[in-house]
Amino acid sequence: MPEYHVECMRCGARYERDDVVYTCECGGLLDVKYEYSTVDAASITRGGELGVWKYRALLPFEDGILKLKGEGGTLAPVTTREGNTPLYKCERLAEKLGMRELYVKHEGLNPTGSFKDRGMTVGVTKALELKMTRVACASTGNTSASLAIYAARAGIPCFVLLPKGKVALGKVAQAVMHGARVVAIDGNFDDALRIVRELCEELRIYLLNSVNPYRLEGQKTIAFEIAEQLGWRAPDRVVLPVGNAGNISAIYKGFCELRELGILGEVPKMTGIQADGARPIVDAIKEGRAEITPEPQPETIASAIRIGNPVNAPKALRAIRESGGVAEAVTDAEIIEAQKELARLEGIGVEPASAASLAGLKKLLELGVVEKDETVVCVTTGHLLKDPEAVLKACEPPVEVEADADAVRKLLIAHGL
Ligand code: AN7
Repeated sequence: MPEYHVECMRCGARYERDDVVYTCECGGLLDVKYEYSTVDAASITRGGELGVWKYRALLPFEDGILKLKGEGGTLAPVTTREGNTPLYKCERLAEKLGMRELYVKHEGLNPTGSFKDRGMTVGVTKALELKMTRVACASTGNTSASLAIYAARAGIPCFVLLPKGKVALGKVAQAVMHGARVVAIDGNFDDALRIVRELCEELRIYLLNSVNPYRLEGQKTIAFEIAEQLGWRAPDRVVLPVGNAGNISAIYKGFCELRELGILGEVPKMTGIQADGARPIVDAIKEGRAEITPEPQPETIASAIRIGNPVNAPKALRAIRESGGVAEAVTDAEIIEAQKELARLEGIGVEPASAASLAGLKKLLELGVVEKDETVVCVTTGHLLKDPEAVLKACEPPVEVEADADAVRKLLIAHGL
């Protein structure tokens, strides 16, 4: 396990491993930094089953502390076998878009149905290491579902704050079933995050939103798996939805670390997609600004990314700019169309926010910003079943008919079968 410390990306201040700290005293975001000469790079590329803990040589736990198979430490990771998600080669979709090589990394096939599990297995394990006895988050849904499940496995209480009436049904169902204390506030996600940050400091509850740098360490394993599934090759571009902007920052960091270790020569162009009604990162990129202007009233059908003031904006802007990527916004109609294409051309069922990645790719191809011969990976972040209500609004309802073969036959013929 590597030597590491936590460092402010703005002022460079360093924090100790046992500090419970989420942002720097100067207000800057924190990065986990490794002493790369102490990293066992061979263990990263060695074969074996994929998944977050395969890459523990690049996870923030001291040598000898983890109690995994064959390791004799004191801390058993809180895990539900997260990661190891498929990287689908999408030939029908590629053909339709005139592309050479298009892949979808389907993070909706994580244990709780979203990529958040990668962050939570590391984050909740870190909570136990830091001797924190309670965890909390604000959420547009998936973070709360994931945290609820990892807290249940860890046997510690979990508090979640949700924007009332704006969280997809499947996500609320998970949070309440797995025993989280769920509070719905009369406000949006950004309000919920502001409140939970304040209360976590005051009540010494461990905060597991993506402002917590350890959570992003788990999420960066998406990059490791993409590279490994491509045969230790970097795609030209990774396209993904952006909400609170943690995931794009995490995946970029993962690719940078592989380059640092000499495993990859290049990092992909990080390409962030937001919904038109919640696009502060897109605007900052397009206008070349160093800071975002928060959107006070974010709105989109993609409720997961209905976020107006992304806390990780500085990291996301850095990821997009340093990698030569871009940001683009898509409408709700474009999101639904892309959701159907993934579902019907490739058999990949995703929630609306995830479809924003494909919708954005299509737009960037049309604009000529993305070249058709690029190797592109779209990350689909959450499963279709998370948001059944959005599906029922987007699709024709089942046709109802009496239980009679003739009646059904007529109907099928009318449908051209
Ligand atoms: C399916 O659950 O913010 O840019 O509170 O659920 O890292 O925030 C969810 C975010 C994309 C955006 N796709 O990721 C939450 C929450 C899905 C998501 C995002 C989310 P970030």
